Amino acid sequence: MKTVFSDDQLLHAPRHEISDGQLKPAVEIPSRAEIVLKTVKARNLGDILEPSDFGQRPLEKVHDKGYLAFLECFWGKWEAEGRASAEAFPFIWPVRSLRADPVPDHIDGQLGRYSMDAGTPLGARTWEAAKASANTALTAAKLVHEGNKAAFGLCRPPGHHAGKDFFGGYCFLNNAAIAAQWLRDNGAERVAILDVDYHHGNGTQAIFYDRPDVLFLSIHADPRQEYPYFLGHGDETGVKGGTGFTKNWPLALGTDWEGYLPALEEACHWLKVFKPDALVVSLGMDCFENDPISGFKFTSDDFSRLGARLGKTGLPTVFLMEGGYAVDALGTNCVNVLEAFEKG
Ligand code: OKP
Ligand code: ZN
Repeated sequence: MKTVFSDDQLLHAPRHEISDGQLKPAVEIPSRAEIVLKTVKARNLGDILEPSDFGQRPLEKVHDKGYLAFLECFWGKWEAEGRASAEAFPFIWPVRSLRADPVPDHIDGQLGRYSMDAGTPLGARTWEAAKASANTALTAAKLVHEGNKAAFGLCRPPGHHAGKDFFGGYCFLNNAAIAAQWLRDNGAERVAILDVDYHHGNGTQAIFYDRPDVLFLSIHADPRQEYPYFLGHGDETGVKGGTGFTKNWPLALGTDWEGYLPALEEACHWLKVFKPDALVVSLGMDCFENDPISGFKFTSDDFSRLGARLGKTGLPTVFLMEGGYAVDALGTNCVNVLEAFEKG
């Protein structure tokens, strides 16, 4: 399987995140991508390609133009304000009874308008890294469009929490949504997204919530107990024409492979019914038992089991990396999925 990756994705290098009432060392860091790349090489998964530049169009098909302009121009404005910090955090949001329109002129207002949490630092080169990550996803999608059975977009920063007009959960551009939309625009009639990251992919779900052409399936920690807390419940199944084309499997903290498998089988059943032309997998490795911020109990071998099961679907598949924060094991767990997928 070919891997796509660009060094530009390392330019987003946050130092801290706001977590548990403290400024803590960031967990979504460049070494995540570096260890996966190293393991892809060590285990000879296949060629490693640089992404092509797809330009602004595929981003605009998913994201709001004002939001994209905000991401691009943010750091210049931040510096012009004379802010000294190496990264920015939002601290006010247009919640119930406040207005999201008009978009404020002031950067602190814009930060809140275009974000969902205070845990996602925005730095000087975040935009470049996020764009490179999206181009990596698009290039992987193109490889599958061109007839490769599967491809791996080594995306970082991740994407599945990012919405049409907001960043959050370490995500800025929704790589999976951008790739799925590109596949739709390039001949695929139906695309399925299976999100196996430990956290619910709220951004991806919201982007396709009213659409029957992109099926969104997500298996994740129950939002009653876990981030992102405000989406990912079992009764969310889509709206309007998209009714029935979103499915969620919220699982209890402590879930292991045995507890996970029934949900995965159900998700695979829906893939079979939907018959997509392509599958996009939002591939988080944070279900791992030693993940520092998560609560499931996958072993490294369970990631091979996951990959083998996905291989059995027989679908052309675009794997896009999402989360996974046990850096030492991240490469092993990720390549376990990809290798087992190929073995079928
Ligand atoms: C991103 B992805 C814990 C803070 C958790 C957000 C987690 C974002 C996960 N104290 N912060 O889905 O892996
Ligand atoms: Zn996650």
